[in-house]
Amino acid sequence: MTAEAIRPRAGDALILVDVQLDFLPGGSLAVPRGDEVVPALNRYVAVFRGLTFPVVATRDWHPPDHCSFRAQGGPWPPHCVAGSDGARFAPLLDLPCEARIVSKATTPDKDAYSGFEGTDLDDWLKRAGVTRIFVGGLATDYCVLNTVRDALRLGYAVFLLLDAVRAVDVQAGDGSRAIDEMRRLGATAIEFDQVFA
Ligand code: VGL
Ligand code: ZN
Repeated sequence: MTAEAIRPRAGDALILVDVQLDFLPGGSLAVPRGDEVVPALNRYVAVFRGLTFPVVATRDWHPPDHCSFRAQGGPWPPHCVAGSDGARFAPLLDLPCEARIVSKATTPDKDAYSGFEGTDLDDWLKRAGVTRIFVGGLATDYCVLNTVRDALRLGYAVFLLLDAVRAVDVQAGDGSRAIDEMRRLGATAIEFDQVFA
């Protein structure tokens, strides 16, 4: 795909997945080099904001007794508890004040790696006339992967922001396998300089 064909146009939205303190170095579920997505995403935010195109930020927003936490038999340490410091967006993320915030996995008994799962994200995007989404954030092998899978299934064209995602890599290679899968399913992987040179 040419840079011209990728460059944002009416009907495009930027989706920032779970850029929250608990997923950054020092957080309770730190993604290795997770902090590097912040300046990378800020470049895309500047473009979308300049064009007044929609920006959506998803966030993990769990109750203290969430089923994904080890105390409840889940796989993860406690993270992104609603209202806690760890659940805050990265302070250096240039989140536009008009950005749409989508909270997910907000009840004790359900987890949701996808920003579409149990939220109004699909409705909101469709009402806004969005047909293509640019997706970056954390983590490549969990919430980015599942958000992209759902988006493709729901009919969106998806651009995966390769320079603005990082993986948990519980098993070595999880992140690159997730990227392979997203491409195989139809996502177009892009980097900022390739599109906005
Ligand atoms: C995530 C693990 C647990 C993510 C959320 O945002 O990728 N990963 N909860
Ligand atoms: Zn979570």
